[in-house]
Amino acid sequence: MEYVIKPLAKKAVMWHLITTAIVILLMMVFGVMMLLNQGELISISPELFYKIMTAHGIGMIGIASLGGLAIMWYFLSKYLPLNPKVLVANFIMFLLGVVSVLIGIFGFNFSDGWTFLYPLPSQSAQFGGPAGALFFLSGILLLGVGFLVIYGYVAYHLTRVYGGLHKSLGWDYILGKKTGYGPPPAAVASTMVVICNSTAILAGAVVIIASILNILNPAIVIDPLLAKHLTYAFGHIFANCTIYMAVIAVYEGLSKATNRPWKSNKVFFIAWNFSTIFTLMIYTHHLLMDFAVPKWMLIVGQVFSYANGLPVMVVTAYGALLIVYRSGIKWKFWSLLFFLSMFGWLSGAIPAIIDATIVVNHIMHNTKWVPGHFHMYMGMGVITMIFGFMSYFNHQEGKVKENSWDLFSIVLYFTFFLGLCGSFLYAGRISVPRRWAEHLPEWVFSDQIGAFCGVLIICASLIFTIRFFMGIKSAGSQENSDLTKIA
Ligand code: HEM
Ligand SMILES: [Cu+2]
Repeated sequence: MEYVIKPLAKKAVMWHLITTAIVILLMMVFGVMMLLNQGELISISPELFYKIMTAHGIGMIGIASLGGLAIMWYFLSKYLPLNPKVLVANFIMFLLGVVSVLIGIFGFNFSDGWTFLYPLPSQSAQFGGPAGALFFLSGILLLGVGFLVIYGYVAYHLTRVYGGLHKSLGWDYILGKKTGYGPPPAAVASTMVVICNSTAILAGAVVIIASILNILNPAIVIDPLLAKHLTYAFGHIFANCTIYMAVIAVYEGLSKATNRPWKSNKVFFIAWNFSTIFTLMIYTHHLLMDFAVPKWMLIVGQVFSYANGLPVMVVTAYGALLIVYRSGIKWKFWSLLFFLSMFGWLSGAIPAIIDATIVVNHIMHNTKWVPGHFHMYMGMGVITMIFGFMSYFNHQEGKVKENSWDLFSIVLYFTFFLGLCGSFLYAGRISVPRRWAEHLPEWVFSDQIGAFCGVLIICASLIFTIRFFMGIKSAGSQENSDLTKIA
């Protein structure tokens, strides 16, 4: 059974997308500012650099999550009777959280990085005053609680409709109790995200609350290694899940573009089950340099990092090729972006796998190699899916006119995103440390190349965004949208 997506849901998704588009652009400008400073083309104080770095990191991860959530909600509304007021409530929480984070960073000089690794927040609170860390940490907490409410609500509906989360992950099909096709890919992916991200947010909430207590009363201390475990369980999984929400747009969008259904079979379910487990257990690859962590944990982190995204990535990339093959597809802006996002995701995984190898990690970990790989699958994977979805959304709910800017902007975006990531990976190869405001003379060339690429990425993103804004119709007042027609 399919439901009609409610007018309020369309409006709320639209607000999510508008916010997402604006924040992505702004954060990209921050990214370029960092590179210009590292490349010695402008000069900003180290204090400001680290504030911008903190804002860029949390801003990009937060907004990729918000955009991913909009995708997840939009498509899931076809299969579950979701009340859009819950989405609106999360949106309000998100905005409040963002305001608090911004006050913390730019009002009270919080600049410890988006990963707020204990005891940094309490140390900076000691010489800069506690307000910055307190605003920042409570902002993140607020954001997390908003997402947690959403996931709880979605879990409730998945359970009601499919009989349990194990069923929406297809266990009946894996165990052979049922044959044929099971719950739609949108439901499968959402189940995975609900499980992983709820765990992540709970871990994050514990360490954030502990950090806040520690700032308020320094007599309350946390074991730093435990804090690091909890922090990376949160940060790694939360960042990772952005892609598992956004990929729903690839399933639904390519299926629409080719007029072929994308169904869940046994292999699809097995892949998603493996990725669920792996995503939960591999955050220890962030602790490979911590000698006090038991060796077996590090080995688990290493071995399963290899395997982490692979199952889902392979079934999705293979599925994307299959669904497009001989379908007579007429490429549109959004279907092309969905298709290319698979390539971006895959290509980002390769340097990630290299970095997750313990021996390599000891050399590469704190170099720009790391931002190199995650900019690849975030920028050319998740963000591409989100940009694609903005256009898809207009195609369904607003209007889209195709013209030659489409292909031009896509080529521009991918060429220079590859360039940006290439400049990061190259910097990693010549041992440029990450997170340094000032660079040695022999490093600045790679920063300048990166800044140049960044400016052109912004141009491409600006074209995407302007075209998205031009195509928005007051969503919700529409009578002719596809989803309404289903009814
Ligand atoms: C025009 C595009 C972009 C540019 C120019 C850019 C630039 C940068 C730079 C220069 C850094 C700091 C590197 C260092 O450690 O020295 C950075 C870090 C980071 N970027 Fe980007 N970026 C861009 C897009 C993105 C996107 C699309 C995402 C994710 C959706 C993202 C997420 C991050 C994160 C999470 C960090 C880590 C911050 C930290 O180390 O605390 N960036 N970026
Ligand atoms: Cu990780």
